[in-house]
Amino acid sequence: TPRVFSGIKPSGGLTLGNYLGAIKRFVDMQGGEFETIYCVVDMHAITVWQSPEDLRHATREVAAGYLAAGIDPDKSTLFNQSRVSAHAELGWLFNCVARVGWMNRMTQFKDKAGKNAENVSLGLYAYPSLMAADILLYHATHVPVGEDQKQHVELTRDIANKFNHDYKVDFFPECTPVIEGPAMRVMNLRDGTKKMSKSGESDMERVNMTDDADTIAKKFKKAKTDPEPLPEEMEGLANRPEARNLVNIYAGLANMTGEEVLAEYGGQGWGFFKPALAELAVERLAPISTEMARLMNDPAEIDRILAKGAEKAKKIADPILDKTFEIMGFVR
Ligand code: AQP
Repeated sequence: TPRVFSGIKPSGGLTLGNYLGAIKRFVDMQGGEFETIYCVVDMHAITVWQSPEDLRHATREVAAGYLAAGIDPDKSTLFNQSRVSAHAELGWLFNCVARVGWMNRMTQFKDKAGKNAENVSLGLYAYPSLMAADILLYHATHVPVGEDQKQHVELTRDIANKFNHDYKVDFFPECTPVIEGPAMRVMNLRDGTKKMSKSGESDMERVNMTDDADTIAKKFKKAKTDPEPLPEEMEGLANRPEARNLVNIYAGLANMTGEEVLAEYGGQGWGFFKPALAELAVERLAPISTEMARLMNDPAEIDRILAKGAEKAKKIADPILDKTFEIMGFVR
């Protein structure tokens, strides 16, 4: 069976972007033609500073988000990355396969490092190489991600190809990013040209999966828009990033296309559309946040689920790591 691998960093609270771009789709892929492996990629989180309390809390919260949204630990392998040491080991091997020039082209690094590139962690720079290890350690072929991660999955393919070529083997498979649906790049509610992020400055620019109904309604009400009503066709949104974002969010939450949303709401003003959007978001997110809160009351249970998942993950990962060492000539 073809394998799916994907992960989320515990670098803050989960956002609507993480939900629509990742978690919701992870749930949809579960129990079908794929074997599904989902990870809380805690070692990626520390590429920027996390206090120990924050890391512990966010790790459990991401796990709770997965579980509350419908990831079933009996159907999927669900664990946190640091528990399976093969990720770090293969990550190092891939640091020696990947080229500095490849990393220099990563747009996420440029965005995150900004003008401060001399003073960010070396880990932030090498992040895509660890991500390649996360995926290839399971010989995963399908990687559901949001639009922002496309370049990293393509780099994973380059690392696999170079490894296979250098060692004259056909060991690591080709993987493809799976980026499908209307909400693969959910934007900041105050600036439609920026991605909605966990770590964005203002809480008003994102919807958190744990926000209550009033907060969600308030955030959509205050979301930036323009004075025009909704157009009848998607082309009408071409130069209206904030408007397009809200239509795409509605489409993602309702399992509709943007066109279908406009067929229903075209011609309406924001005073009509925003409350409808808020209501839909609350309807979809409230049961998840209630369940997340319940799970977070019992952290020991979350830890137990993650530990059990890690044992399952190791059964796949360890033989693949051993084989990689053997191919490379390590005496073990
Ligand atoms: N705004 C988004 N729209 C669609 N998908 C998104 N994802 C993140 N933001 C959006 C997808 O969620 C998955 C997990 O992302 P991640 O936590 O590993 O890293 P990220 O993309 O860097 O997420 P953030 O929220 O922006 O975190 P910070 O602020 O800490 O860097 C990925 O599949 C991602 O595409």
